[in-house]
Amino acid sequence: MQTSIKVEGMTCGHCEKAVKGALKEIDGVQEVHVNLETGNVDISADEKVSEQEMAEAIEEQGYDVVS
Ligand SMILES: [Cu+2]
Repeated sequence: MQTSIKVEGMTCGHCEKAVKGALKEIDGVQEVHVNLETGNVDISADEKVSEQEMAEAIEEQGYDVVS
């Protein structure tokens, strides 16, 4: 499954690392690509991983999930 989540508040490489790390800790997440300019986070994951679970992992790092 491929999904894209729009995130607000990521400004630098540290933010990118924090979001990537949090998502990759979820069992079933394979690939995470962060675009700092657009705030888009593209994720490849197993079907069992819910969008909600991924959004929560991002929010726990202190960033806002827009969609
Ligand atoms: Cu940062």
